[in-house]
Amino acid sequence: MPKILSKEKIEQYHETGFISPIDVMSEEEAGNYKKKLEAAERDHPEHIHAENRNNAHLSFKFLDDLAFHPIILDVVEDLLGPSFSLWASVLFIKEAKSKGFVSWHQDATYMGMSKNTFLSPWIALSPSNLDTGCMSMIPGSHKQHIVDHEDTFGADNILTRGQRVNDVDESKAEHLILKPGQMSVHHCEVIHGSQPNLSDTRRIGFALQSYMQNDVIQQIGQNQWMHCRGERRNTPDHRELRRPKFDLDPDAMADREAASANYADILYNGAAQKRAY
Ligand SMILES: O=C(O)CCC(=O)C(=O)O
Repeated sequence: MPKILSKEKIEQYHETGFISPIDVMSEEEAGNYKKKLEAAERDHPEHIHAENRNNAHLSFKFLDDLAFHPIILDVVEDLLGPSFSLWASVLFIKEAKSKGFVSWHQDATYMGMSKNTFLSPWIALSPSNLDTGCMSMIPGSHKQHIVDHEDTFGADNILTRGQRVNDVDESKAEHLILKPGQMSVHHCEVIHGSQPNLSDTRRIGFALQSYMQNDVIQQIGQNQWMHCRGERRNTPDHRELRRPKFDLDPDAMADREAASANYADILYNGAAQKRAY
């Protein structure tokens, strides 16, 4: 029996490769998370800035709380089953009136996992719409599995390599309009992207990238995960990432450093260039 999602929503996820919108919290609660994020950016800029937004859930308790939010985990459980862990997180922030965009891509392309069955919730902490540069998805594109990507390293492209799937039929795109406190969930092989933020406000999304079942194994780099629910992984030699007990908890910070270095090694494996994020 699913905990949150209806049978129709679960079928929709398998059919289209995503579900949106899903209510996680009130706009007011999301506003409180946004305030905490902006306080962290102001007070600890060395730990959270434009080129250091990966795995911040290992540094800041409020982001750990989001990664373990019961509604988010219940939705993940409805789609993946009872046992899963979290690989990494990325804060996707587009400043007001900025050129940053995300080219059409499939998340799993450079993650080097043994199975592409995993998924990512993306939680809006500010309005995400056509003006602010919301995510757009090509329904059903996950069914073709991984297609060719061209690494562009485009200056305004927010993705590590600026990787891009060419010849996407954009007329098929569905735009995921989210209010603060809502989330979308997408499959690791669905083709998606987003446009620049044309508005006067920041667009802030927190992507939990990705929750994975225990039989998904890292093939490049080290196996590193944070246990979330159900049975613990028994992947040989894997490192279990520790949750922060408070902001800047040194144990979790050490794990963040290792996890982010590993993450960069994996995502840039074989790339012609390496950027600072
Ligand atoms: O935040 C965005 O605009 C894109 C995020 C994305 O590509 C992802 O979460 O996989």
